[in-house]
Amino acid sequence: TGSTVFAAIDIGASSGRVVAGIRDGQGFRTDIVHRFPNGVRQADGHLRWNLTSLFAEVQKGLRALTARYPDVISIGVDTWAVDYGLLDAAGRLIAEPVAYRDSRTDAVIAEVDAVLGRERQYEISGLQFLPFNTLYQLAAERTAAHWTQVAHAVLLPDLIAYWLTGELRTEATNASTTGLFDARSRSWSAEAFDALGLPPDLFPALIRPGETVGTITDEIAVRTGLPATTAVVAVGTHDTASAVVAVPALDREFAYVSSGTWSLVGLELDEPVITTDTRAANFTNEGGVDGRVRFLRNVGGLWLLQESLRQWSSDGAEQDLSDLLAKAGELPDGGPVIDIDDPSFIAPDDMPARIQAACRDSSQRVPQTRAEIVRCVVDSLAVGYARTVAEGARLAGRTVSAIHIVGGGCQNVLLCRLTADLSGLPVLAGPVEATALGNVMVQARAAGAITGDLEALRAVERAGLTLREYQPSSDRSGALSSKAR
Ligand code: ADP
Ligand code: LRH
Repeated sequence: TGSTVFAAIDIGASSGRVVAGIRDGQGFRTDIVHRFPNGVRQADGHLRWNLTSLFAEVQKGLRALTARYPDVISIGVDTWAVDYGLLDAAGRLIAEPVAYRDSRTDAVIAEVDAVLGRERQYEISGLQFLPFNTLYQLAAERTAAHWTQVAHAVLLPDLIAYWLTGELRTEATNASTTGLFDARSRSWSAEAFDALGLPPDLFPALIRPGETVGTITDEIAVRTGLPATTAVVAVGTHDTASAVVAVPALDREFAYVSSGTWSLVGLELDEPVITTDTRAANFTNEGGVDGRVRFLRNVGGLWLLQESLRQWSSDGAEQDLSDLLAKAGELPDGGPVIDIDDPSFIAPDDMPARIQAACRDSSQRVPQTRAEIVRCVVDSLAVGYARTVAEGARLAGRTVSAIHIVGGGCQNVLLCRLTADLSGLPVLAGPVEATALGNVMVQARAAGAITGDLEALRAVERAGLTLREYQPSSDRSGALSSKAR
């Protein structure tokens, strides 16, 4: 049929999937062959991910993929950023990785900032301050008893690639989220490693998107049915880097929101913007595919809804998100708006109560029903999106003519509509599976199935997509604009 198939392993904080990415005459198509839940859980005194069980799901997914598509060209892996697994000298995982939502860094942030000041950190890495940036996590970890066994720190997508191939690498877009990476030279910062007393070779050698990590091991070939020659190709292994590759923009005057557990809101630039103003606004300069810069802010995300739903389901009755969103949409404008970025929302548990407390503490009406709480979160997210796009454009000196929302949250009609109204800009929603698509497109280019820069890739992608468009309505921008400033 003239189509070519690539495998994307895309694991977000709330769910993972193994996806067949198909390049055909139209553009790119995705077929999700396996989906599995993900989340953090308490184990041995910390919030952790279960990488071992995630990897079992990955293998199950690859088996399902080969059953449907026997001729897979290559595999790419992406996950959320900042977290890592520690390996001993024999390459064994010392413990299941601690999750970024664990509170262990609280005790070391001041200590790290004393040896490498916040200003200097930002000057080097261009990264927004987040309490879970990898350098803080490593500072918390290096006093643990197991630290003497550590031979390598391996970022999570690289860990999966290691288990698939036996090859250890660190992919550069994700390295850019560690706080140990120089945003301008796009390589490790010796100064940062030095200041923290970390061995300079703690992370495996760097690899860039499009380069080959290695071929799968014989064991993986047998377990999955994939040909033994199947390669794992480095993609934008930071999920947000892959999502931005697949923002289906027709020109470069766009802002994006990668809307999932987090909302990553910003612009794509050619060079980092590292100034006093961008630091004060907590804008990050993460590394993108092809050396582009993801100039963005982490705006709190659908995590608040995920956790609220989890809480409400614990009384036995499963909560339906679509139903709650529909009810929330019928409520009048002008309800309470919380600071979605408040660090008090990072940890799991009791989310509805924390949202209510935030409204109470800011002297606003306290939402009572589930629909009111959902509406408060969605209003607050939309305010955060509109404000952050405006701020990013101002800081980078760029014009924005449309906002693209991609990822799971682009299905949230209320969120998309409110974002258009509050920003006064058209919102283009889709694709839902942008991250997997970006992963696939970089593999497809490495294999020669498509050529050109990101604009060329996006043009091909866009040809095969139908986007939903939301035009701003002036009524609402009047009603809520004070909150978006
Ligand atoms: P992550 O990659 O961080 O795990 P996703 O991009 O998969 O996140 O997005 C998950 C979110 O998408 C959910 O928390 C939910 O709020 C939203 N979502 C999923 N399906 C729908 C839907 N049908 N309507 C509205 N929102 C949805
Ligand atoms: C989104 C994401 C985001 C990071 C966070 C830890 O999944 O990768 O870009 O800041 O998770």
